[in-house]
Amino acid sequence: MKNALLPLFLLLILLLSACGGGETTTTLQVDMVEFMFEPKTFTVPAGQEITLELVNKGAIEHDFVILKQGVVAEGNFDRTAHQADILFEARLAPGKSDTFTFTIDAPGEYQVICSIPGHLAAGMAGKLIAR
Ligand SMILES: [Cu+2]
Repeated sequence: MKNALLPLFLLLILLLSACGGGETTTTLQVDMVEFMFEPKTFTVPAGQEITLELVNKGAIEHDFVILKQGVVAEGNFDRTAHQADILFEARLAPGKSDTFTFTIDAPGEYQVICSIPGHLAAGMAGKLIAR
């Protein structure tokens, strides 16, 4: 009876890990549009260089800003007042694409936002998980 439950248990683990925010990857492909990131949850290994392939598919300028661990931005993000809260940023004009690299040293969860005024309030946010 104990052995009969094992495959079921393994299947459960597989299902749970499948919805934990995606596979851990060192290359992120992210599209930006009005007003969201696609995808919006990213899982990366901590302490490794991450390649970010960013595409602005929108009609206006957007940026991909990773805030420091524990910082939670809501509503209108004031860049000038919160410059020290920014861990990484990459900005693209509409229709442009580029490749960037960054490294997250500490495991944990980080908020990702577009810091252009009004965009976070419109829902342009995501979550980065470093493991
Ligand atoms: Cu934006």
